[in-house]
Amino acid sequence: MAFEQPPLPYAQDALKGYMSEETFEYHYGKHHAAYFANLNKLVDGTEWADKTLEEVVIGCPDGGMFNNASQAWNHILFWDCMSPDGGGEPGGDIRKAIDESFGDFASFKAKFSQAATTLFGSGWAWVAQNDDHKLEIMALSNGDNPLRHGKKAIMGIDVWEHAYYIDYRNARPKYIEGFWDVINWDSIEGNLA
Ligand code: MN3
Repeated sequence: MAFEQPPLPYAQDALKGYMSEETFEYHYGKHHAAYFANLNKLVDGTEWADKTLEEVVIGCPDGGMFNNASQAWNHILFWDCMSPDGGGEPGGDIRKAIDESFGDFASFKAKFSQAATTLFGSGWAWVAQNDDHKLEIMALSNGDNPLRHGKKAIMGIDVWEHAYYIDYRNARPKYIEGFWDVINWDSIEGNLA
């Protein structure tokens, strides 16, 4: 049973203005697809071939298998964190969790953007949920993610250059700023424990 890349939750041109169709052609169509293709080669004939993607991410050895499994998983969550109907401030349980963990929404937004902006090299800025249900921001290199650290991943932004170079060139802060205009709070709230 091979791992299959799920379809995007919207059309490739649905976020244009923030993220171009060309970015999706490369980022979803080539980069994300390649993580699945590589993973399927690496798990072939191993005990990991029949696990769920999440089980592989949590338990497999460090190295190529983990890098490709985590990146396969990370991008699924990332696409779901955005929507053509997204943006604005959250309400409901996610707002409550943010306010309890960070004081208020403005502080949270500033801290998350700062973490994503200052992460050196390739990686992801995450919001993770701990066992005590509190949220924390994690800035992790390459494909590393909260699951690997025993936490639940609530939201994440990809800050590898391939995520923004077509649309923003080197201007990572602009790419991060625009993320707040497409952010899908309903989907993110659904990730809470
Ligand atoms: Mn990526």
